Amino acid sequence: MVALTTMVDYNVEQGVAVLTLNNPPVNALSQGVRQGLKEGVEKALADDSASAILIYCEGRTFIAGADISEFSSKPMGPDFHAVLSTMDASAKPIVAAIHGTALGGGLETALCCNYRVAVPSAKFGLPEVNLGLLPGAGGTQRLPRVVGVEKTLAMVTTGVPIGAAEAFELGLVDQLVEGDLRTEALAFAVAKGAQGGSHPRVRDNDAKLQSAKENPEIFAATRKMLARKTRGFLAPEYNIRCIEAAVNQPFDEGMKTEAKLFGELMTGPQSQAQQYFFFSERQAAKVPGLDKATEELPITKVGVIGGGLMGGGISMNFANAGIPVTIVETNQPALDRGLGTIRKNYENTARKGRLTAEAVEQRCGLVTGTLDMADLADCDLIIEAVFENMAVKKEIFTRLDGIAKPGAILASNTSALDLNEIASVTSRPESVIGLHFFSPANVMKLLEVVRGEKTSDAVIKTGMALAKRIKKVAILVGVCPGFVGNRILFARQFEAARLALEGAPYEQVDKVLFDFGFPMGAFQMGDLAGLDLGWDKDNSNPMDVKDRLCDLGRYGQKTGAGFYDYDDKRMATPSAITTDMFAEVAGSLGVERGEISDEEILDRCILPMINEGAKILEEGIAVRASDIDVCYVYGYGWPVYRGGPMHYANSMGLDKVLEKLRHYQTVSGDDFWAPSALLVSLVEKGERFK
Ligand code: 3H9
Repeated sequence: MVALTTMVDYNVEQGVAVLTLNNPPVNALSQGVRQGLKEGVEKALADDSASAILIYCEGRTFIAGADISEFSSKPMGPDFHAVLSTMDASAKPIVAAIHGTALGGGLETALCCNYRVAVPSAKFGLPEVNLGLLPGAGGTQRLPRVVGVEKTLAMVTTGVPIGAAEAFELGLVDQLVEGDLRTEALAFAVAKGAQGGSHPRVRDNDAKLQSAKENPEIFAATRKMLARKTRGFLAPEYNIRCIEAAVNQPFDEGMKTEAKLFGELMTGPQSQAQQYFFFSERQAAKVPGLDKATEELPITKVGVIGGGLMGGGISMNFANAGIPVTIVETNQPALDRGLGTIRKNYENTARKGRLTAEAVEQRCGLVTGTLDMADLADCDLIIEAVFENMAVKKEIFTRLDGIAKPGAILASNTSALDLNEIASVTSRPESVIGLHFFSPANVMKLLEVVRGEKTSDAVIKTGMALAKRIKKVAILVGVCPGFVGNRILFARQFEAARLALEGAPYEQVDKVLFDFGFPMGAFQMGDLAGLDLGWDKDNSNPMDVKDRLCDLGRYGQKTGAGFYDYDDKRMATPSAITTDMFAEVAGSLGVERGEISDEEILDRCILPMINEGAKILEEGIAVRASDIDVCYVYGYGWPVYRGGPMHYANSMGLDKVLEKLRHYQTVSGDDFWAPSALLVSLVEKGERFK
């Protein structure tokens, strides 16, 4: 065995040069891998004792792509294209032995091999689009030549991988192996080495491009299908253009088109934001300061108090992960309604073909109901998901304290209330944590894990790990009104309302936010959430347009009217009632009105979010700036191609952010705009949010 680099070994076995890659955790194509691969192929070509080459990866996966962490630094040779050219030109057959995930540059490497052998659990994909990129090493030119244009379009525009069985059917995999991958792939390579003659090269085979040549509408159809989902993103369109090039240009020309478009994406702000976000999401799971020896608590049975929209959605997450859940309701009709809604949700998913009838029954079977809180005595985790009322929550936690077994985690789904106050009514505040799910809780990926003053490390560690188990992305936050997500949102919603009072049509405010990339604007969001959320009928404020709409029974989408009017398909039309109301309230408050530019609207909606984010960091409520970004992308629809509010601030330049905040503070005379001390100090030091 010869170590070509620290990441690639060379060894000849049974007449096959075996290149063994070992670059944990995912065998990314770091410099040492590229160099080892290139040298290995060259060595094998010159080695008379080898008649074939096998690429095999140690660890949990085949190559999962280029090393994304290298993208931001100066490239070091050899260039990945040079590696692949060496492979492509090889006179000796090259076989890829694939397990785990062959993704991005990993699949591109496999496509430059003459043959691919895989285990049935392997996955194959080109997920570059999720990084704001396209496969830049021939993936867009080679994959359609193997799996066809339609399949490639689906794979590159969604980034979703395919399984080994499908890959085998499509011709991407030559042989599936049930036994030991290395042994069987080696035998396959021995046979190919002995076979002699020429070996298939993907670039030479145009047969599967033919149907798209005769049916160019496939590209227009793909664009149309993706238009809504990919609004604002550059990469999906660029990927499509490359596949068009594969069909319409000779291979080498297509490669040039791919290289040009890849370069444009790679140097653009969208990809930089999405690469940043890739690492931010993974970073969020790491909790600094937790003792490594802290053990996670076992969670095998969960209780949920409240079977409404929120409680039901939360319960589904556990059933989906195979964890039994018991829902507590106060009366039988409410319990039946809650369980019925869960079943209906699963059946709807099954109707769309995304769940089998068997799985529906299995998951529904994991959710049981009770009217007696005492039935939660054997639960490892109990989540309270009732409406936002401190007195009610305290009463529930007092009762839970007497019911739950020692060591059970007591969680509140509160979105804004003081977790420490809730914990204070129990004899075990160390077991109390916040698990703030976002609605609809069975769909939204974000989970705010709220650390109370006394929450133990074991409970925090368990909360973060549990998030992963139920396929959520968690950020750890401290206690303050609204935690991270809603606290920042309050600031934006406050300013959006003020803009409307000052004369900006409220639909203009919404359009500016929509055009920025949010799925909806501030007022549309209010209508969706329900304007009566937190509204107190007896203390309705006549100087608050939202309260006045509630006085009229306009609670939002659910009542067919809120800020907007809604038809039966929930299509929104601006309402003169709302417009007049803003004018009237402005008149009563003596607010001067006039036209407001889109640019000012955007500034006044986004800057308060950044400033609030900075205050949150300053107070230690969020662990790191990137957690705030993860929160905003997954919880509030911030467009990922803009990275999140803190990344956006960094890319604007913090000095510019500060200058604008000070400008609005001066013209409004309102301390709402006072910049956070952290922001001021970062600007003074010439630093960015880290
Ligand atoms: C590309 O290939 C461009 C080409 O077209 C070439 C053009 C010239 N690089 O996700 P996990 C780290 S673009 C560097 O928690 P899992 C990750 O940060 C690339 N690091 O594990 C984490 O580190 P840490 C196309 C990477 O089991 C650790 O590995 N490929 C990379 O849940 C574990 O990751 C992709 O986009 C990477 N490529 O999922 C694939 N990948 O432990 C991206 C992972 O310090 N990767 N890391 O936090 C994935 O989708 C998942 O990581 C994977 C494993 C499915 C592989």
